[in-house]
Amino acid sequence: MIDGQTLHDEIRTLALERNAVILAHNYQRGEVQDVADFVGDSLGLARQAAATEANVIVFAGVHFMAETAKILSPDKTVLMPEPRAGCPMADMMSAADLAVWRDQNPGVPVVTYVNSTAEVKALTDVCVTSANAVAVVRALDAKRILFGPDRNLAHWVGRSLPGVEVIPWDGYCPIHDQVTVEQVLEAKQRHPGAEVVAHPECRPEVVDIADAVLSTSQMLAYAAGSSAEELIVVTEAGLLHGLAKAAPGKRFVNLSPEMLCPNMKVTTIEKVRDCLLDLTGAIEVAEDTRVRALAAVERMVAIG
Ligand code: CIZ
Ligand code: SF4
Repeated sequence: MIDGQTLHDEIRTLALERNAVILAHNYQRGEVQDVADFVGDSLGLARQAAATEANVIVFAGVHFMAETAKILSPDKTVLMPEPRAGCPMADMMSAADLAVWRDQNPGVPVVTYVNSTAEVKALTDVCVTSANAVAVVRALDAKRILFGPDRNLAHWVGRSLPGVEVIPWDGYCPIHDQVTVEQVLEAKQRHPGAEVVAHPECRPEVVDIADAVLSTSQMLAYAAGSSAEELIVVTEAGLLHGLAKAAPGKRFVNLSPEMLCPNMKVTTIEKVRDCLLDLTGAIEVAEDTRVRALAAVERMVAIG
């Protein structure tokens, strides 16, 4: 068996030989994050993908994220070490569903979370991430919007912008949506004095009792700046790796062992190595879809 350090070194050598950049999402396995050139949220990684000089982008994340990198960088080879890594939330809204919904609501802007397929983005007026959803919707200056696929993020945006009627699609993240108020209250009892940071993909009643509602990149910045010694983290457990690095003196409590996204964990460090060896797992997006999806992503980047 090859030890971890040897595998890490082999991957870094291969990346150099292939002129490849390795991007890893904040929810990836720790050893995958550690071998990457950049670790971040979907927006930060998409920006890295757009800016890179490398020929090959190895994307350790889930499918919609690699697709977004391809939308922004069509001339690059975008590879997924495990192309079967999908996002159940993204699959809860199909392009056919969205086309019908849009036709039923003529003139109402369609705002779509980046956790969506390229075909859905292509039918979208503007995309958002969890880090910029409120700012982007505020800038739209619309009275009503359609928001999908995440009903919980839709609710958070509506709550943050009382003048806007946010009509939600009924999708959700199975990992964040399962969190209950009881679990959070129990964790607070076990850790008195700890601050609760929750992701806006959690249900409204969970968000209501959090001290801060933040995207993953915002949680990393918040933890580093917070005066609390202990934080209860209500998001996918992969973020704990980055949090420990961002704020080494603090204690982080994982709300529950169930906060693990299987799709985020199917990419192993061995698969990253194999992907660089074989250059397989290329992500493609049809050009007409890509161009329309790009417009929605670019509108987001211009605003947020
Ligand atoms: O946008 C992302 O990367 C996701 C899925 C979560 C977050 O809050 O960063
Ligand atoms: Fe999708 Fe939730 Fe997994 Fe993120 S954590 S990839 S939203 S299922």
